[in-house]
Amino acid sequence: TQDGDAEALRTRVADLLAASRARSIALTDAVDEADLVAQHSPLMSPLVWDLAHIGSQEELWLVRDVGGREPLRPEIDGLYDAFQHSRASRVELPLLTPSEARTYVAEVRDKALDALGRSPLTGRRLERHGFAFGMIVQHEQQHDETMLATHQLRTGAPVLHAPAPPPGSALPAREVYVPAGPFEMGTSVEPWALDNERPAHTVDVGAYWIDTAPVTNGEYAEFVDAGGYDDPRWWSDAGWRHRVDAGVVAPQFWERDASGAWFRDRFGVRAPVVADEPVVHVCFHEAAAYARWAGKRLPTEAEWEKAARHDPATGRTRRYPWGDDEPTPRHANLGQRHLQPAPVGAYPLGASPLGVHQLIGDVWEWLDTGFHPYPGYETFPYPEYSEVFFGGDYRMLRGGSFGTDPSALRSTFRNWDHPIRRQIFSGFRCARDAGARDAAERGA
Ligand code: AVJ
Ligand code: FE
Repeated sequence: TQDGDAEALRTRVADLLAASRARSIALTDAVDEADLVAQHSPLMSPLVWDLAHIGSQEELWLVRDVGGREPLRPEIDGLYDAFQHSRASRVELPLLTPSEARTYVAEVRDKALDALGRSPLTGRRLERHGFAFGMIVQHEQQHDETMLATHQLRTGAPVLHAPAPPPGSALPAREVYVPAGPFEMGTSVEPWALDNERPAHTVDVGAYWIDTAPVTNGEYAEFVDAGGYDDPRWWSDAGWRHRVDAGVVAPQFWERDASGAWFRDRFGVRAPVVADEPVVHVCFHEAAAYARWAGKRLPTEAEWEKAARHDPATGRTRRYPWGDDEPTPRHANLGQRHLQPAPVGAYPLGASPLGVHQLIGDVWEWLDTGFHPYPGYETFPYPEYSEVFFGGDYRMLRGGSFGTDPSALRSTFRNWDHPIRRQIFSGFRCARDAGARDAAERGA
């Protein structure tokens, strides 16, 4: 029945709201007052800003818009408007203190749950209302991942802890051939897909090869040790300029010890760089330079999504590489269950039909595509989520990382960032063009 459906949806939404809040609290309760209000990097907001911003968006969308309630704290709207203040400047603002922020987000949540209880969630208003709750869940989880990246930048004793991911395993091949042909990209049916993932549309993709796994630390270290950062041949003009100006010489957080071995700091723990884990904290320019050095290139966004979703046996587009079922801990390294990417081959159950592994989770994958709307795109519900970023200086990232919650990720989910950014959990895999011989040998 419609009432039963609405009730089930309400319960599901309430559970997801509670889970995202538990994560936000775990990320902020673990650090002391001074650390919460500190600027750990000009690239990031103080943690206390993210926390109150989460509440502020929830107040705007759920309490005022969906709930039709009076504003709780209209005077602070501007402080938490991401468009009014750069991340670097937020530490100077008269922000709510940590305890005020905690009280504020709890009060907002009470009223949002009240709105959820009263919202029909069915009928004419279902789309906008149901979606607003989904968007708020995803928004909080996105900021939780951003807070996790801030944790990686803070100094001092470690405050986050998690078990190690599952062990790796050998893959039968390092790359696979994807024959030319159309596939359906994007979605018109995922209920919580954001506007930029819509609508589903057919894309014709030429034949290509794609790596079965993300590029590992061991592979990336070969590029560094071979002088890859000293040779402009591998870098685009913009990439080389950035490499020189910013003094980039290795992935962020890498350091050599006295013997020359690579170490890194991860959430306050110093440890050797492990060869078979996906490389993380590289910018787009570093990823593209590695790919050129390796005789390859980065995939396009369409190539990534075809590798992740196209089932060559049926021609159908799947929801996930492994099929249509939601991710579980056995499929992919998501949800901050581990504080690092898992080694290559750790998720055989998560592989695509062609044998491409770890497309979902572990590290966001840089792609050689800018942020543009799909054909038929319609802004929904706010232009500030996607529309204002179209055509900017961005490259796409796909697949989510170990810090991405499954409730904020789909195989259609599109992330973007500036090509110089690497404080995010970003890695990559390579692709290359297929020649006429590849097709002939396969009778395609
Ligand atoms: C889509 C992940 C790039 O975190 O900056 C959060 C999402 N938008 N608040 C971001 C977002 C507004 C956004 N990304
Ligand atoms: Fe936000």
